[in-house]
Amino acid sequence: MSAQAAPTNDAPQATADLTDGMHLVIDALKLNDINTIYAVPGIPITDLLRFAQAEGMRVISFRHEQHAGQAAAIAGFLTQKPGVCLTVSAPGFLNGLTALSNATTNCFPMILISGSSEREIVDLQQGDYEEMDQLAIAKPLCKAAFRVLHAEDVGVGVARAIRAACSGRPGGVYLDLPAKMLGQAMDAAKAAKTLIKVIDPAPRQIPSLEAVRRGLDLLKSAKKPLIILGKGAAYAQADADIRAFVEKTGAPYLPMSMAKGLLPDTHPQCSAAARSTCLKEADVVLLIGARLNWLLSHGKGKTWGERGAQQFIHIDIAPTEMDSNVAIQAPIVGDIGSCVSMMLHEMGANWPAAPAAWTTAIKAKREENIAKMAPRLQNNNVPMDFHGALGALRTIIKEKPDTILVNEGANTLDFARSIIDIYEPRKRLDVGTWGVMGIGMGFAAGAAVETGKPVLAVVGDSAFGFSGMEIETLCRYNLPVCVVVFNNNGIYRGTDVNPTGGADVAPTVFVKNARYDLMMQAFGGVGITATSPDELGRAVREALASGKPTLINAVIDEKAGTESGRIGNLNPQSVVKKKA
Ligand code: OXT
Ligand code: ADP
Ligand code: MG
Repeated sequence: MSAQAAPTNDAPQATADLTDGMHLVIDALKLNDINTIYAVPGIPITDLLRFAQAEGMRVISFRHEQHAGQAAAIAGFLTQKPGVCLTVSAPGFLNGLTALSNATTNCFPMILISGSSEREIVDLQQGDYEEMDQLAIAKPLCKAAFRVLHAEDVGVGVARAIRAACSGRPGGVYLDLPAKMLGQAMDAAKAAKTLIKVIDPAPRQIPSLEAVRRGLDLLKSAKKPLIILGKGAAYAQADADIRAFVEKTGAPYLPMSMAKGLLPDTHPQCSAAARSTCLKEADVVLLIGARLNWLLSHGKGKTWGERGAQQFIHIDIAPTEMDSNVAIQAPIVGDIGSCVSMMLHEMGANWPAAPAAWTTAIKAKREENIAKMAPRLQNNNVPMDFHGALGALRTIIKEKPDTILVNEGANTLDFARSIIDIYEPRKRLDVGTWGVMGIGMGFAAGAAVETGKPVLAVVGDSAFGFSGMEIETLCRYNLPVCVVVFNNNGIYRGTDVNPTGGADVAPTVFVKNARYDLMMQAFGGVGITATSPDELGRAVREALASGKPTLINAVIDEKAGTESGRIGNLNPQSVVKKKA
């Protein structure tokens, strides 16, 4: 489409017969069904955003690029289409990089597009406005990085970015657009012919029959089979086949945190509540879209059974993932949809039930742990502990299972993961592979924009601080997000003291009794403090029913948390004794 009437006085002069780089970017994205841009405006991309909005795209403007980037990243995870984040040059670009890199690490398709300064000046280091060799800096942090120097190449640049983000193992892509190119004029008719509609951006990758049969033979031989579902399985959107496959095996399964809900957590085969028993005792482990990284103790060590006594079947689209940590006896390389449907087919009608001795033992362990936890979830203590507060939220998600739960923090994350059952696929979004704080408001905004579903963001008070200013964004776009800040006065706890007795507080401690709810009121949202699980439950129910942006300051006992939540073991131990 050629340039329309400029929406601002100082926008480039374009006629009906001329177009330019920035319009071609918009046209190329729209041609590929990318209709939302997450961004922070400024030189040289402000008009690009204005024109995008004028051309009917949804432009969600954030307060900081990291959160625009996280919104784009989670849009990619939820939709299988790359989420697009647009930033200004140097500092804006750098702010977007955490999200780009996080997307790549988590295998989410995303494109970070940044305006950049004059190539000639940057390359001679002559000191341009926001000078930086952005392409070079982005390269090691993403799957692919491209620069478009001429308007006639925008179509190719956008097409390559989309294909790189979505195909194979998904990830982040950087697209560098120098300011000069954005204003470059082109004949509109000629320009239209340069655009590319990407055909089949994520081609199916069919596994070999031999690999599938090898995997099934190993699974059939198991006395103690275990399936681990990872967020790759959630991303693949092969929900019905995955469920049918898991049920046909009859094996216990463990969902990794963002795979929760692929089958409802209340499913009789879900064995999250017997996690350590499963990992230690299983003899054959089938990984579906989950890497044997730190979250699975690298497949070895005391979490697992004896080295060599456990055998692995691994389904993944990335062949290089195989044997990354331990030997994989049955690698199945392909896209999860194709792999699982071929496995279902090859299992035939008479697949044997998983051995009863094993499934019965796991069921007993699971029920024991669930029964142990149940009474703690009922408490109405003031101040709240994690179990009481999360018990109230667990009931709400059960009542409203299409709610998307965003979760970050340390204790707030770890307790919520095991307490709040998820019932539908892709309804739990969290800190992922890096355990990164700061995904909260970006993920919440992205999830609300992409799905239109209600979002409940349960975040620690420290975690909230990383993206808290974006509550203004939630209010500005009137997004149906209820943020619950678990306020325990600090990182992990609010009880640390400065051992010197000096005036500074300890590094993990915040202002006591902060009123995060008042921040929300400042932007016209609903802000409430809740001190008991009953109050919290009422406030969240009201927020989800109204759809109004809401922040609930949930007052949690400052003594209730533990150091680093469930991963305190990762802190190095000093040989020097701490001062009392
Ligand atoms: O089987 P066993 O007996 O072992 O028991 C397990 C299950 O079987 C059982 N279970 C159940 N029982 C009963 N019923 C049910 N339904 C049930 N379900 C499970 O419970 C146990 C535990 O189960 P789980 O959780 O599945 O198993 P486990 O062993 O924990 O699993 C291992 C892991 C590794 C898979 C799991 O722990 C995991 O996924 N962990 C992720 C941890 C993580 O990523 N943490 C975030 C990072 S921590 C730290 O880095 C923080 N920082 C630093 C920082 C970061 N991260 N980023 C940036 C940009 N800057 C700095 C900061 C600043 S956290 C943090 C802020 C923290 O403060 P906040 O105020 O925000 O938060 P609070 O702590 O709340 O104050
Ligand atoms: P989790 O953190 O839940 O364990 P990971 O992020 O470690 O999950 O693993 C996800 C894996 O899923 C990655 O290795 C990635 O290559 C793989 N993956 C992503 N999408 C697909 C797909 N469509 N088909 C097959 N594998 C996929
Ligand atoms: Mg805290």
